[in-house]
Amino acid sequence: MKKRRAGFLFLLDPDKTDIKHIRSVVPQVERGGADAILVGGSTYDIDGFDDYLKEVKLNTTLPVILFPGSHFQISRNADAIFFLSLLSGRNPLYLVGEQVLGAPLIKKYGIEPIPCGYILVDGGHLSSVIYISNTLPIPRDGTNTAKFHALTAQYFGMKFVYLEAGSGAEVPVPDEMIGGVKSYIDIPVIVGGGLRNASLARQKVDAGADFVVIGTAFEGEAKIGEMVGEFARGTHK
Ligand code: 1GP
Repeated sequence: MKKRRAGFLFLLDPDKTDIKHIRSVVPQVERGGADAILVGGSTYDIDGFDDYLKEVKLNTTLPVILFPGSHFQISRNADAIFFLSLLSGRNPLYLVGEQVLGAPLIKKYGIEPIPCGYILVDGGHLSSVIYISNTLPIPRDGTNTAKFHALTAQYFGMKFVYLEAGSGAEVPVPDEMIGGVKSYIDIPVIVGGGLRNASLARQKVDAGADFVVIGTAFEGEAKIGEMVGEFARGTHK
């Protein structure tokens, strides 16, 4: 990562990409230049989650990191897990409750927890994460609010801050907010939600993102490898 401007994390949502496509999608994502594969989402359908992760691991040498919507999305077949706390909300279930349910499983499976302050920002639509977490996002002009939440994540000892506009967001996290947060804290900033093309991803890196997460833009794409390459070049240079 030291040689690169920013990291590019590819998000696989089991609700959107069927297990039978992993064998074709994941190697293309790796060849295209993604830095890691995240697996997760707001799915209720957790049947087969372990098998899904197994198939991803079989088809890549990249780190496979869980991006869980709940403690049901923990698998022994992953390398690591974003140990998220939804700091922008005031719902204790997603601040600490799900984490207590998940912690013993993470220990038992020996996967690496990556503590991460998860901060929801208004992405212009009712995202799954807003609906499921039953929390309000930070308004788009709430840069100071975002900064103070991010600093709180740092003071809690978290390793990353994730500014999330929600999957399929109409508008991504504003540049001003990314820049404000980045210059206010000392831990890396991940930005995701609504980055539908490579130039938008690059713009967020220019604004201060250390990592970008992209999922929806690749769904159903036949030439996914080429498209991933475009995003990787925009993010890494
Ligand atoms: C969602 O930030 C991620 O949690 C990715 O969002 O699907 O809009 O790329 P997209």
